[in-house]
Amino acid sequence: MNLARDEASVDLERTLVEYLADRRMTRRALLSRIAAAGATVALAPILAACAAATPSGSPIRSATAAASAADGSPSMAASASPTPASSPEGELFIYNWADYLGDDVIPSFEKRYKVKVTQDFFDNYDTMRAKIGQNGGGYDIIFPSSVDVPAFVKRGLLQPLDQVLIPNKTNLGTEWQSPGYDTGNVYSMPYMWWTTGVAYDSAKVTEPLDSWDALWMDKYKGHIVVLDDVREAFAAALFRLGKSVNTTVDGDLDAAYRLLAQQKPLVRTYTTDDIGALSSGDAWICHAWGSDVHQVTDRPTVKFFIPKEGGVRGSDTTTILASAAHPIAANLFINHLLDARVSAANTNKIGYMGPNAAAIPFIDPAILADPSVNPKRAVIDSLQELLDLGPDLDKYTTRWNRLRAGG
Ligand code: N2P
Repeated sequence: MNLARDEASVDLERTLVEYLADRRMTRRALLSRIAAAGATVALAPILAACAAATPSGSPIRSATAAASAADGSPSMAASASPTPASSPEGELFIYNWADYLGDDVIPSFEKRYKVKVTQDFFDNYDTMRAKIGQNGGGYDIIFPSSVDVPAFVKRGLLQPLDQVLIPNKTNLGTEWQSPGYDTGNVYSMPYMWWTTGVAYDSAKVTEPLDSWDALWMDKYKGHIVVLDDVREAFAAALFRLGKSVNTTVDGDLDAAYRLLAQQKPLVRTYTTDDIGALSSGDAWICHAWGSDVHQVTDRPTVKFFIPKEGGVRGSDTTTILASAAHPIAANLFINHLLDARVSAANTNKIGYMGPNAAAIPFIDPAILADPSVNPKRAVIDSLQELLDLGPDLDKYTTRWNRLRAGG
């Protein structure tokens, strides 16, 4: 960790907050304060963008209006009559998975920026997509999977991030600085990444397990829990069949459907609360996100493995809805998530590895060494990612709905 850079970024952040609070501070004054904070090297691309996009001496236009998303133009673009930003709005509404944010992340943000944060939870991406609909459901920040970002952008659901308010972007590891799903991180910042496999309670299941077959073992009828997630459930079946988890071939999907129908009588429940199912003892064998097992602290006999047939990997992002009523607070919250210490504390609590290279020195070494949470590069490379299937997703959902409805 470069402590000098860390302090510089704290200074810089303070400068930005002052800038937001001070309608009279000009671009020139802001840039000279940033230079004094010693952050010019790390911020060179952002400063260059500011210099190119704003008339000399005029205040930088900030993320004050959702309107900027409607025409797809970045929030730093020149504006004929720029609206100086005021201080962060007093509220922020975020919509996230449960158990996916460390305890102190929101309180520390509220204290620092005097913003009241309300967090609601979705239990799978379908619920989230339905709730935000076309008007955002009243939320500012949502946490979509990275593969959903391009489709959300295309639908006009997201607004460009205000890069000036997110200087902690420089903390991202190189591979996350400009990912393929969102070149330049224009609409999204990487949040956490994950693997999906099988967890089991070794106090109840004593034979060695290493395959997706574990979720189909008759002898554990009533003790098997499957993720209530159409893509993940089909992926488990498709791995058993040796097919791609992104297949759109009807024959493959029919075969996967038959496997899932065969599994259904064994299933105690379909849920995305794998933490709850394992903690309560309900699940002896559980389709699970590897990092969630880290939060099953009251049952140390619970283990996780990535099956020999392969597992799923993916990453989630933070994005700001086009309709967000609190865009400044939203950008600052995303910046807060990318702070090295905040990000590390977040990982230390929820067990998910993030994309934050500067956070690594502050992450619990036991997490860094845990192959369920932080598998080796070769393992990660062997995993399959669930890709956006566009309209072909219907092929999965119609079969899933039929399965869940009982037919
Ligand atoms: C958090 C679940 C996150 C799932 N409990 C991976 N997107």
